Amino acid sequence: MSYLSRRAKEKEMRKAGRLPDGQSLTEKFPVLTYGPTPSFEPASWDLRVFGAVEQPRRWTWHEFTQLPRGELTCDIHCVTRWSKFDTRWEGVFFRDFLRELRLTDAARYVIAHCDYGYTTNLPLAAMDDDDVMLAVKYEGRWLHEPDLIEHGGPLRTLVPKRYFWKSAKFLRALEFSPVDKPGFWEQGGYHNDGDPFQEQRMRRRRW
Ligand SMILES: Nc1nc2c(c(=O)[nH]1)N[C@H]1C(S)=C(S)[C@@H](COP(=O)(O)O)O[C@H]1N2
Ligand SMILES: [Mo]
Repeated sequence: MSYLSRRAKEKEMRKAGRLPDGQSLTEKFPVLTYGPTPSFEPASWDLRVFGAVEQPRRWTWHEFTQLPRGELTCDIHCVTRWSKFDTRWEGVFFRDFLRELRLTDAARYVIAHCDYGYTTNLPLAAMDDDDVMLAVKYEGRWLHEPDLIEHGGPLRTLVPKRYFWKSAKFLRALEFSPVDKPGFWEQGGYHNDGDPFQEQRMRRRRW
């Protein structure tokens, strides 16, 4: 895409209210991972759910792929100031996934746990939204394919209303917690909520 058409598209998105302040449009798909990309072993991979649930649960890869999936087209906004529009994903909608579980009344926060220890946190109320997904495919192809795996294969969360660091790649467990547990970047000084349209980038300092 030429410079001029990128700028034209950017202007159009700004006018449409889809480009948050401080962001610019990219046609590329930058990879941002702290640390290495884990390898995917379908035979030993699992997704666990624990914490404020009646019963901890575990899905093998085969079992997870049997869950009903849907499609979602959304915009993504990275705190490093790029936004990408109309990205197309396929996966299990979080609201459908919640129906597989029995949460206890104590569940208030969802902590995503990833391979190699990356974590990120959101209120259950933010995750319980119609555009939140556990994604397994991007633009029609499995995230665990070799050229896509860096984007979170085989499974990542997608939370389009928050900066992209809240979309956990290489997801291995979801913890339902009565208390908030700031994740990797949140402990590192990023904002706890991360709404791109309010430019909630860094935690405000108190001094
Ligand atoms: N497991 C894991 N998930 C992660 C990260 C990470 O380092 N590890 N980085 C986050 C950040 S800061 C961003 S911007 C997005 C980047 O996703 P992408 O590499 O598909 O663009 O993933 C988020 N999820
Ligand atoms: Mo990021």
